[in-house]
Amino acid sequence: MGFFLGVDDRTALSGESERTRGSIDLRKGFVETAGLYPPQPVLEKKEWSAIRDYFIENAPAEAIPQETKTPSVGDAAGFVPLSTKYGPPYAITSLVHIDERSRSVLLFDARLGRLTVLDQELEVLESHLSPGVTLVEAKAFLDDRLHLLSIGDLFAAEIGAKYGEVQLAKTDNGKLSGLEVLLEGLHRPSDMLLADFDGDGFEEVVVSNFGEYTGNLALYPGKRGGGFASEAVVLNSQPGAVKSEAFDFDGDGRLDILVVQGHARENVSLYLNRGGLEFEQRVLLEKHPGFGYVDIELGDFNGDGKMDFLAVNGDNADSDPFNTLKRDHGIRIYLGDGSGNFEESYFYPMYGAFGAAVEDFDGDGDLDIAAIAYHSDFRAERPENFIYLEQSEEGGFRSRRLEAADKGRWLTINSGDLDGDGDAEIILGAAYLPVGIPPEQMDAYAELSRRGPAILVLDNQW
Ligand SMILES: [Ca+2]
Ligand SMILES: [Ca+2]
Ligand SMILES: [Ca+2]
Ligand SMILES: [Ca+2]
Repeated sequence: MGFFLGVDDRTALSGESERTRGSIDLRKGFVETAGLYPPQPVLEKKEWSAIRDYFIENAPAEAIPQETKTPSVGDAAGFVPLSTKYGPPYAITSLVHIDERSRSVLLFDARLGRLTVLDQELEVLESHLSPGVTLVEAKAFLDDRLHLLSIGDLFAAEIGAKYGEVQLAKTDNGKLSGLEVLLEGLHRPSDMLLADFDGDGFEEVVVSNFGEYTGNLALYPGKRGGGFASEAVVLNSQPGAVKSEAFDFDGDGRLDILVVQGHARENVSLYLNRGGLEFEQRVLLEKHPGFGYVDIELGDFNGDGKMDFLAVNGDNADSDPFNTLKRDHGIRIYLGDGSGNFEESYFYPMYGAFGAAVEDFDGDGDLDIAAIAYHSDFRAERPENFIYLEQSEEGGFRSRRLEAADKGRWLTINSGDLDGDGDAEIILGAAYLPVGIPPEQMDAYAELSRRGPAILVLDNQW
C-alpha cells in the first residue's frame, strides 16, 4: 500500500528473511514500472504512521477461521481417475481443455512451453514446442476452428509488457494446423469471450486484459470475412479483469456481458448491451482488494428458466510471503431474476478456491459443481484441493471429496464429454510453483510438488 502512496517504509520488515525483503523490493519495482509510484509521498509521515498503526493494532494475530461447513457425505466415487503416460514433472499446466468435437484433450505446459493433444484414451496425439507462447484458454466452434489465447507473460515478470495473443488454428481429428495470430500486443490476458454482440453475424472477442497494475477490459469488433479489428472498444480501463461470460440477462434481445474483476476494486459487473457496441456497466458486487476473485460460471442453478451465476474467489498470491488463510474464500451462487438483478443463495467456504466447472454431472436434471483450490490449507493432513458439490432435490448441495484429486495443486479445470457417452468428464491441470506459500508451509508444499500429477482426468460414472 505504501508504494502506491509514495512511501517506502521498511520498519515492519526488520528481522524478516532475505527472500521476504527481496520480494518487497520486487513489488516496489513493479509499482514504479507501472508508473504508479508517486514522485513525492501523497500524505504526511504522521498520517502514514497512523494508518499503519491502525492496521497493526486491529489485525488479528491469527487468521479468522472460515465458517463451519457441513461435512462431506462421502467420496465422489462416480468420478474415476483415468491413467495416462502424460506427466511432465513439476508441471505448470496453464491450459486444460476437452474438445468434444474430436474427443481429445488440449494441454499447455508453461514450464516446457509445449502444447500437447491427447486422444480420448489419453495417449499423446501430437505435441508442439511453442516458444514465447503460454496458452491459457481454448474456445472451439462447431466447424474446424479453434481460438487460442496466450497470456504471454504468465508470471508477471515484466510489468506492462504486452505479449498476449489471440490465435486461430484449424483442427482435424484433434490435430492442429494453420496457426494464425489474430490479435497481438494484449496485456496479460486471462480470458477471451467470443460472441456476436451487434448482431451483424460476425463474432466479437472480449479480452480480459488482467495485466497487473495496468490492463483493461477490451472488445475487438469482428470483421466481415473473419478476424477482429485491431482497434478495441475499451469497456473498462481498470486492470484485473479475469473472466467474462455472455448472456441476455435483461431479456431485451441483446447479449450482455458478465465480468469478474480480481484486482484493486474487485467486483462482478454486468455490462448491459445498449446497441452499437455500447455497454453500460452495472456493478453487482464490490469487494475488498484481498477478496481474490478468479472465476465466474453461468448456469440456471434453481431451474426457474432465469440465468444465475457462480463466483469463485481464492487468489492468495498478492501478498507473498505474508499470505494468510482467508475466511471469505469460496464458491457462491447468485440467483437471477431475469432483469439483471441477483441475490446470493449459497456459499461453500473453500480456502484458495481457484476455478469451477458447472454441469449436471450425475444426470438427475439439476446443475452440480466441481471446484479446485490452488491456495488450500497446506497444514491440513489432506488439503481440500478439489470438491464435488452435488445438488440435492431440496436445492442444497452435498459435498464429496476425492482422494486422487487432493494429491495435486490445481490451477486449471475444464469439463466436457470426452468419451461421447452423453455425460461430462473433468480434467484438472496442476501448476507446481512456490507462489502464495507461507514459509512454514514450504515443506508440505515441496512434498506435494514432488509427488503431484500434472493432470487428472476423471471419467464420469455417476
Ligand atoms: Ca440484454
Ligand atoms: Ca435461475
Ligand atoms: Ca445433478
Ligand atoms: Ca462422458
